[in-house]
Amino acid sequence: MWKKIAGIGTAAVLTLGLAACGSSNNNENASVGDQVSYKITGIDPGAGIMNATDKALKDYDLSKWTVTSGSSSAMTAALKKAYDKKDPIIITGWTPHWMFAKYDLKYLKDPKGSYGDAEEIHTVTRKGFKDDHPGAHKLLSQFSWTEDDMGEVMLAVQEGKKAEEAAADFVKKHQDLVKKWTKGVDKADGEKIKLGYVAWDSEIASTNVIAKVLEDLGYNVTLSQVEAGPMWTGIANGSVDASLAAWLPQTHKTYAEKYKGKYEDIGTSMTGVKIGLVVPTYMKDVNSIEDLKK
Ligand code: PBE
Repeated sequence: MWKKIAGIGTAAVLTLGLAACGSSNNNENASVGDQVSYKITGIDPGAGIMNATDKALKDYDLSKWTVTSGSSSAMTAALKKAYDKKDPIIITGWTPHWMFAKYDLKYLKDPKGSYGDAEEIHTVTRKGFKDDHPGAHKLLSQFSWTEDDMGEVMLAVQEGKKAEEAAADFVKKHQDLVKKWTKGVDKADGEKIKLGYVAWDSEIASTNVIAKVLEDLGYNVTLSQVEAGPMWTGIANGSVDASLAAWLPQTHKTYAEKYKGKYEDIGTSMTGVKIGLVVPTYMKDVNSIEDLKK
């Protein structure tokens, strides 16, 4: 932000920067830690990415750093605020996410592999779901789509559409996909299905799309928005039928291990997904998590 102010002395600019940014130091010569007050902007505490970030801080020996917790929407609001002013910020980020379409962002390299590698989004159900709802089970197990597909729904929601509407638009436009997902699936007669999800932008998109497809088949669908922990607990104790929000093998490893044998993993809806630390590309000197030590 201060780069744009022409003809003003460095000292004056620094003072302005400090005044405008509270405790954070906007001096580009300061270490990245000083610039962001050794803070990484996180999301909801139960998210796997929060766990992974705690691990990263240990793996990279970043004892001065902390991760703030909040929500996905608070994180994207903080990102927008910083981005508009070209202020430094480090967030916990993931792909697919609309933020990569809206802003110029980059993942920090993770040579120690704290954030895992080939990550996928899985569909999980409670035990017994297949016997109780064979049609819905078949549909859920046949559900898979691409980052671009999901991006369409996510962007529409981000631009102000209601999630149900964005999902309905998608379903209308992509009947080819819907045909694939519903192949061999019989119509239902008001059978009740409860889908659990967390308010992550990616999962708001997938859950609403599948809810719409289920409803069009004649199911009576309830969406239950919860935190990640309760979502997994719900699947394990049978109070939730299914979830499209299981990120494996790394992101939700703790939950998957805790509830081993108490849920069914019935399909992969997307491969090549990713989690990590993300910064705006204007933070030129920060390219690897290792650079946070400097
Ligand atoms: N996420 C989005 C979730 C999974 C989906 C990466 C924020 C998590 O960290 O658990």
